[in-house]
Amino acid sequence: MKITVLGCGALGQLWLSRLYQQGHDVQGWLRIPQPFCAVNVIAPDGQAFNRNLPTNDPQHLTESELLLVTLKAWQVSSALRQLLPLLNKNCILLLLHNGMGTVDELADHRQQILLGATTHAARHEGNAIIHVAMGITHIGPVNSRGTASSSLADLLHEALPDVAWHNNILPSLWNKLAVNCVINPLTALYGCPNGALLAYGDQIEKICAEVADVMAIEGYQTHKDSLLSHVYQVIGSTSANTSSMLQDIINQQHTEIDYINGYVIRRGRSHGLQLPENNKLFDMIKRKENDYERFGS
Ligand code: KPL
Repeated sequence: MKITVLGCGALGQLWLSRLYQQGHDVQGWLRIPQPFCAVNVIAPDGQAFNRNLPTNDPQHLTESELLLVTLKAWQVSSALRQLLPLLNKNCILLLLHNGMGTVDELADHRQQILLGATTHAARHEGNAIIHVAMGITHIGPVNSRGTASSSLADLLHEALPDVAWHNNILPSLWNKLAVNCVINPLTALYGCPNGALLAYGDQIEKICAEVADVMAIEGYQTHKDSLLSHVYQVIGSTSANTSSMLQDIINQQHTEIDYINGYVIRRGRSHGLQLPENNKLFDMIKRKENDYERFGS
């Protein structure tokens, strides 16, 4: 399959390496074009993939059957605004990022959009990407246009298992959103690995209760206790992780808070729901971002 991967960070490089090894015709797409993308990934079993892969060939982009978007949520709409007119109408877009709300920001498009959430863990270490732990990627369509089907999940599964297809992806995305609403801001504020959040049970319960209220009013079958047990299961299975939001704060980068707690707050507000706990976390993370964006420290 002809594929362009937009964003060559940890997740982008992971997919590029696996799709290339599977024989797909892949290129990376960088916002600041460079002659090639140096893909350097260490697999969980220690095997290294180290190769320069092609980038930013407009012809390859136009002929791509899949555009895999691995940017941060806040980068997606502005990057896609420039690329959408160059894609052919049969190209499938697959957005893999934390949080929700990016699709609402996209201008008119002819392509089919799939959303996904992944539990693969990968992080930068020097010039390499360490694929810390295998995981599962859930994907599915958000509009009925196009022909993408579970066969795409099968193809991706061959490259980087596991991949699961969902005709309705939204419940999975909301469950992941609940996890991110808890783990990401709390670890960023307390400066701790995911596992240390076990000490903040009261706060975790309040956040889950608010997310469950919004989910219920949006028509999803859920209960605070099932979200809670899912959140605790992820805290346990990722206990040594530095969350992506804590990494962003440490590196003084823009976080995905607008698409995580911010998205839940906006959905809640549209139904007249106030979410004090999520609002508090949102404001605290924004204050941190503003401090370093304003003072550069
Ligand atoms: O998605 C994550 C993130 O860090 O963004 C979790 C699941 C919280 C794992 O760290």
